[in-house]
Amino acid sequence: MQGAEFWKSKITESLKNAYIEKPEDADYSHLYDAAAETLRGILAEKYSTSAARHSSRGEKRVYYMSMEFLMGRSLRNNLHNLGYTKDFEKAIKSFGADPELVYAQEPDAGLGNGDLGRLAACFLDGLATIGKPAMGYSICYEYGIFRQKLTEGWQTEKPDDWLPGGKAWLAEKREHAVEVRFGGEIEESWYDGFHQILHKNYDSVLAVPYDMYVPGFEGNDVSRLRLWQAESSGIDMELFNRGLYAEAMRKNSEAKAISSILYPNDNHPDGKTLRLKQQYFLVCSSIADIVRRHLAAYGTLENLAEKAAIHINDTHPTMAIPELMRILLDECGYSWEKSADICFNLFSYTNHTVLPEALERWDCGMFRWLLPRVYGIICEFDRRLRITLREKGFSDAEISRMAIVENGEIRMANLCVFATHSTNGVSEHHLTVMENSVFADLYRAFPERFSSVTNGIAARRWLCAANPELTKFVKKYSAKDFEKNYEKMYLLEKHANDSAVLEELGKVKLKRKEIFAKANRDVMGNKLDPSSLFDVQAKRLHEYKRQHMNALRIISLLNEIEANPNADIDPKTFIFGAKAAPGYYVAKRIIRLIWCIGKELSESALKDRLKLCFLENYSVTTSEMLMPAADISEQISLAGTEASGTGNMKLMLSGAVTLGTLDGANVEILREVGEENFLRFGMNSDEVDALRLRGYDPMEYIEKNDELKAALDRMRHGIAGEDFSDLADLIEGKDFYMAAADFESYMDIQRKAQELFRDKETWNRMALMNIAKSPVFFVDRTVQEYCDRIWNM
Ligand code: 26W
Repeated sequence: MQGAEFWKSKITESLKNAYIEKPEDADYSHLYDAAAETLRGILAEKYSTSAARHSSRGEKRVYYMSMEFLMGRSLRNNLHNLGYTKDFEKAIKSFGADPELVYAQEPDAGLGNGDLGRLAACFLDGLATIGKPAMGYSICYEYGIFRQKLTEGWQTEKPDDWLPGGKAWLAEKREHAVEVRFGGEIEESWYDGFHQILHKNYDSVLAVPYDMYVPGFEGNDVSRLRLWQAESSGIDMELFNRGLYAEAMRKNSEAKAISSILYPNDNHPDGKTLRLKQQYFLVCSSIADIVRRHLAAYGTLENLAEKAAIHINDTHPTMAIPELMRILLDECGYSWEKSADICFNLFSYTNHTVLPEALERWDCGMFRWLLPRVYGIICEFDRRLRITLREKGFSDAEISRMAIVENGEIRMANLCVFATHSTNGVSEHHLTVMENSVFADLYRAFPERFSSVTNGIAARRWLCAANPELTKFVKKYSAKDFEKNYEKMYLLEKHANDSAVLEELGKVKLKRKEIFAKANRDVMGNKLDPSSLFDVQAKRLHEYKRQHMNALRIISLLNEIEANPNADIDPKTFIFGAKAAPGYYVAKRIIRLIWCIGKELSESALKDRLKLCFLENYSVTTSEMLMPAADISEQISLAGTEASGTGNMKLMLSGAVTLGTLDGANVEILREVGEENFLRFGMNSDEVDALRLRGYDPMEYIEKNDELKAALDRMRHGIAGEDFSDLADLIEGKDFYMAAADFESYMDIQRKAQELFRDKETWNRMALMNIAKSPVFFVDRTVQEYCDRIWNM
């Protein structure tokens, strides 16, 4: 059976089995369940065919380890990649139902904080599309990234209980469960010439895998994401028999706690024991799984690095290295040199942040208590690194800066650089920043290990599934098969001077703005105006991303119009989406500030000219709605702070023009589109460094700029009745991310943007050029580079 009939019969059958009901009587959540179940079955089958094909050819496989995979929804995307969308929607309509409402049933799999997790998710799509065998490993958090609730602009966090709707995509594989051990003591002895390690008095936890399948475009290959859930390894009968029931139960719930919740911090480690347990839980179970698979295929670990590549997504899964060392040394009896050599060739690492406070360090005392054997192995790596560095002629001071274990702490990034063959940045600019700042010493010691691969996005999700209107346009003016041969999108460029085509593109954008406006309202519930300029800043809230600088700019516009109602300011809609880490107070204050500005705008006489919309609970799904509607993409981090960004790429692909600094991947976006299609402002990272060196005083800038001074004064006197002196103090005091220094240039470029937006043809041409030049930022290119240069596949 084929086409819509196939879907009709599958959904009918599934509803009959699960709920004894007919499709016509089923509610939307049941229709969603039936659709997901059907698709999961198809994917499981496709996965096993594709895995068998790769194995029979003895192909090398990549294992991508990450504490985060921000998958979002699956139904629409999977249907799209498999080419089933039309038939599926036809079947749903034949039941008298609306496919959009079926899609809307699905919760986001929000197993990540932001870009790092979303990148991992895009990688699985890209790897399956280019036909490389890939497995992701992560944790099956019971609660993903919190749901953000805004009450009068104050963020509160609600638990994200995603599994009831999300488990439809998960296949339990209990037969591959693994025991993970914590605590206890290590006893060493020599027996028969062999070094014996005995681990005693440990606590054990069971890791049970749940698999999620991710199809590539056209569905021939499927990646697998294996998510581990923690269970207690059974009631402790010894405690139970002694009548210590509460103690027996406590161990049970301590085990489950490991996979209960995603840490909501982004760029800020909190050093808690539970987080360390989560990390070890992930790597111990995943390494055991990889070893089991490899032994089943080859019967030895000698050739592990030839047949597998393991990638460490930021330092969070670094313990995978000492964990595999433990197996090679203690269980296989290999020498240190041989084991370390296997690890060196097998592992590679990507760094995703250069903020010094975000680099992971663990307290030795806690670490040793929780993971005694892994700790011992890390100390041996440290000892050998010091010897290597001494041989290379580094001084004691330099060695202590580069050491792995120092000042009672373990530095995970240093272990990665030393123990793996490849340390990567996520954009060209990021690599330069790494080499000049946090990794400067290690770069001098091991320059050949450093490289960068610029991030990418799954265009199938962010263009084809999310924006059918633009997809149709791209197909019409570039090539029908651009999804497979994405370079063909460059063909769009030849229409850059065709007024009719540009006008058509303008209409597509307007349509998407209308759709967005219909679904969203401003801060006070008023309708948005699709003809106004949609100015979008959507990303995690962090001072380095400078949402507060954007806020200062809007306050300035408010001041300007109040002083002169005829001021030259066109209608604008400021759209923000951002979650703050729950413990990050300043970030929460900035959200409140933005919300208060929106309130003040909506209550003033300007409410038809300037509107502010703060999207609650910004997520993969809300961003799929938002990106297609954007005119301007605000990428305004202080140069040298944003490693890459991928939101900038999604917005570019959607025809938004980047207004940004020379930071992260913006640098490459600018190179692709050219100065005339990019709104550049601000200091570059050399200027930032020079200014810091000279001694930065924000007051020097504030005193010279009346607009900025007035905006700060207004914060002190109250926005919508609330005093924001606390935030004004931060800007006038340290202004760590130099908003004051870049403010003037930011205002200038905003004025230029308004002028360009007035001329519709010019603007549409800029949009077209951004779309046409976006293919280099597709994840297929990114993963291909990883395969060629890093994983040697
Ligand atoms: C342990 C606390 C913690 C949690 C998350 C520290 C650091 C992180 C991440 C590495 C932060 C992150 O998501 N970085 C982002 O990674 C993206 C993907 O490469 C880049 O596009 C972003 O620029 C970078 O901020």
